[in-house]
Amino acid sequence: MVVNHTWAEAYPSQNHVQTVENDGIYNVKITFNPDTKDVNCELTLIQGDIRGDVDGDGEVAIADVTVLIDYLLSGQTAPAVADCDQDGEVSIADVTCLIDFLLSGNWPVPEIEHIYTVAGTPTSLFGSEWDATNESNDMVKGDNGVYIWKYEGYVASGATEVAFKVVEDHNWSHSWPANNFETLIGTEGAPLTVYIVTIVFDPNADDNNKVQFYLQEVQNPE
Ligand SMILES: [Ca+2]
Ligand SMILES: [Ca+2]
Repeated sequence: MVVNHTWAEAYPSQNHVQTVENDGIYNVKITFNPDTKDVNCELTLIQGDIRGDVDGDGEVAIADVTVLIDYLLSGQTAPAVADCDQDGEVSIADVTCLIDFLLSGNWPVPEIEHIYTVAGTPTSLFGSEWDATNESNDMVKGDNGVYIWKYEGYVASGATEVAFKVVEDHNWSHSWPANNFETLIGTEGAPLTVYIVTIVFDPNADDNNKVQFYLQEVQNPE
């Protein structure tokens, strides 16, 4: 606190230093008493970045449930930290989520739905070569959480070399198996044959067993 814009008279004699405990947006109120020369600084957390700390007091507690419900009832815009389940909006589901957190000590992990796509070669089988973005090769999720890609009526003669990977979210940053899955359809010198080609992907299996390849011969014109 400087008097008359000159450092000749300033209070307190040592710089006032105050540290905030949590990240967030604060109201800062500095007061000076000219009689006692007392300098005082008050910091009030308006909005922190602690998930679930709806009242902004720096901790997640049952009081935050009450404040969250007040926000929902009043229709006032709640702070972003009130979006406890992190689905982008503040709703009654966040009250449930917040109570779950208070009871269990853990935030529920949101289910992230991925897209799995088969990308490989040859084009006769996959419609494109190593194209992670080919939506027509997106796998279909079954009830058991296992993904399936199927080509019914694949016609081949002799031995056809097949190589592929299963790609997550149309992006090569995650793909299985670690090395290309390589196999042959048919054998050298085999006649024209029709196949059902099935690729199965189990995201919950260990990395070596995530991808399975099944080949079924449906018709042999001989
Ligand atoms: Ca709180
Ligand atoms: Ca929410």
